[in-house]
Amino acid sequence: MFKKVLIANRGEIAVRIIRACRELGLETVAVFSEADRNALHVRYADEAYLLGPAPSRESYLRADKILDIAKKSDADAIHPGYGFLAEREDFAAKCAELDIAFIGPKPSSIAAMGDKGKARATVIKAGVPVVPGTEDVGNMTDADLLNIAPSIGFPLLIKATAGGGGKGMREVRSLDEMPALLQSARREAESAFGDGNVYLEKLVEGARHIEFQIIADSQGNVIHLGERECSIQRRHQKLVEEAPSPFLDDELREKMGSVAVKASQAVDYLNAGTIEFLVDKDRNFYFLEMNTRLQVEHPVTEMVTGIDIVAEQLRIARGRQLSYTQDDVKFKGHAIECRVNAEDPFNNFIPSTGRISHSLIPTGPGVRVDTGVYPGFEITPYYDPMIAKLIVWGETRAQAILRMRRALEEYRIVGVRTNIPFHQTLMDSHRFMGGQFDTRFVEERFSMEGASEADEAQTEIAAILATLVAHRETERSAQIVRRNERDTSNWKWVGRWERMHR
Ligand code: MV4
Repeated sequence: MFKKVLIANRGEIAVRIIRACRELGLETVAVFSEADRNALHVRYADEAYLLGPAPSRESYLRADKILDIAKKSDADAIHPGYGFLAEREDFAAKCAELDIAFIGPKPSSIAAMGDKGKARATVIKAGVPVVPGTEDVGNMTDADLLNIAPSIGFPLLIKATAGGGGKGMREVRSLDEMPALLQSARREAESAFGDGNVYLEKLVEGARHIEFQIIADSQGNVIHLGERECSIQRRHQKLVEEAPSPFLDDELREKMGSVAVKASQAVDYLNAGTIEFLVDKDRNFYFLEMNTRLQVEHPVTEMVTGIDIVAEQLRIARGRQLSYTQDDVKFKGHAIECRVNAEDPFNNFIPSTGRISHSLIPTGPGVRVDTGVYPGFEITPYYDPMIAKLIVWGETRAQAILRMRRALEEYRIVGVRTNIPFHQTLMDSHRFMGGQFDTRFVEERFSMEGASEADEAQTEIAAILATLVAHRETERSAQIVRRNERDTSNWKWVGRWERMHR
């Protein structure tokens, strides 16, 4: 049984994991890059060690250094969070070799689901519905794929075997355009993953993206914690997630949940994972892929089930049985998460960097904020632009939306631009309110037009801050004494300034 956990991550998720460890009485070890010396996860951990320069490949992706630090600090477990090393089969295997508990699935499950073609073949055998497409495993030539394409039918999608997240994906409308698209898909996949292998699927148009949270223990118990609706995204980056999905009823939830459990069992899954589905207009659902890690959006599931998913992960990795049976899992109310990104929604969502000078974080009933930043912290361009997750809970979806609006209004971040105005516009949109959206909604039907770049409250706080800054500068200049000058003149100025502002 491990006692000390190294968190191989940064930002809000590292903080989230440290909190769970602390509640369970586990010691924590943080790792950080040169850009993250002052980061929150470094302050929250019991110990912290420098990895290297800011770029990920020289810091958070350095498996060798992280394992060294684990050994030196006597950490007997590693939580990888999401991204970075979380879905690297070789890293999970290395941990096992060094007798360090990897808080996640077995290397074999990561591998089985990491190859999307292999994953399809595996779940098909388990009776899980997939989108019609190629079913062979292994490298298929262009000739093979061009031969099979007409039987799948157009439009279809070329997808990268090593992919996920839309990289190397191409829409094909006819056989004539397919050779060129195969070539460019392979080229993109080769440069992104070092693997140009691709497979084909029929294109499902106007689908929703709905995923199921599952947890599995080493005694063979597997349960699902319901779904998350993740269709509000832009360029394959999720922006809002909610639970439950406004599109599912109890019957479909139960059906999809049991299929998600079956898909997990097909790869002998352990710990927390997510099964992604596409759900079409007629409520047909298809397995897309499995994410073999804790996800960004796990809090919405925690809010509607009352289950601490990270605590369960730690328990499972310690060999304990799940704290819940499927029948114990009850859903209550509605939760919504807005990802707060340092990017400018009025300028094509370009990343915004700089020091956060001030912030006001919303609190109150039903509001949770998971963040890794604070005033004084500098947002650099090296990592993901997500700086916080704002999660709200309400008795109903309508109440959750009203609460989200209230919380977004309270939220103030000064120093970088954020996508908070995007979220405010979204919460006001009739289609979002009515639950009428699919994965194309943000890119094709949503506009920021009509949203004012700075509302009155923002202008007011800006004015207050400007006054404060001006005051500080006056104070500072009052302290500067020029050479060969007596200091009385400065004091005179301060006195005059103070009288003026009384
Ligand atoms: C699809 C699809 C439609 N039909 N597959 C995008 C990323 C990768 N995880 C799978 N993706 C899709 N696969 C078939 N056969 C549409 C998407 C898709 C999508 C899926 C989930 C969330 C957002 C999306 C945005 C565009 C396309």
